[in-house]
Amino acid sequence: MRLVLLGAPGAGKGTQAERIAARHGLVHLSTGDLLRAAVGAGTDLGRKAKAFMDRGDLVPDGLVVEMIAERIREASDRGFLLDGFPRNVAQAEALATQLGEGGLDCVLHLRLPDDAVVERLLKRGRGDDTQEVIRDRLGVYHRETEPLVSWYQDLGLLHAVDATGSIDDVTQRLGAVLEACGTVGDARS
Ligand code: B4P
Repeated sequence: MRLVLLGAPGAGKGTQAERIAARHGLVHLSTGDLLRAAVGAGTDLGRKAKAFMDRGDLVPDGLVVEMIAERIREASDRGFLLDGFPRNVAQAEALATQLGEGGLDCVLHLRLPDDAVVERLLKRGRGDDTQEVIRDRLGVYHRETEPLVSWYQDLGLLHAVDATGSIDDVTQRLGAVLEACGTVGDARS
């Protein structure tokens, strides 16, 4: 299976991605985790990315695409779950170019109202989870990432999933949607 998990910051992408990847034996590729690791290790990429992340802006497309492309290639045979990528149309185009037609089985869109996003992120309290940065990240999400909902809808790949309620509730809803995606993936391979 080749999946994309789409949703606002704090919608639960990382949380659910870990569960889905473990259950289906997929490689979990989180651009947020990879970027934070690069910042932590003080690599050239990390130094370039840090200021963008601290402000809640997207890291420039060229850096992110270069970082993820090789990992997607390596994970292609086993199947993968992309968490936090693509985050705008330019990244979606880069992904489509890399994978070619029929490259994705399913795009899962975790839907959560903005006030619930703010509540969850303030509770999490990561470095970029302050009121001001959260507001900026939500603005970036609505402006840059949300257009991907209709982009993937037009391709017939989008499945909306209600992300309110408990972590287990959301996992259960995702599981139901994934059964349909799994069938497609098996038929193709
Ligand atoms: P990400 O790491 O992708 O982080 P996120 O969107 O904030 O979080 P996520 O949706 O994964 O939420 P989580 O499960 O943790 O991005 C961070 C930054 O990296 C971006 O701002 C950007 O600068 C940069 N970046 C990443 N990818 C990029 C790209 N492709 N291009 C450019 N820049 C990029 O859940 C949040 C909290 O809610 C957790 O504490 C969790 O425990 C809790 N939670 C989850 N589900 C819950 C539930 N059902 N009920 C209650 N709490 C819940």
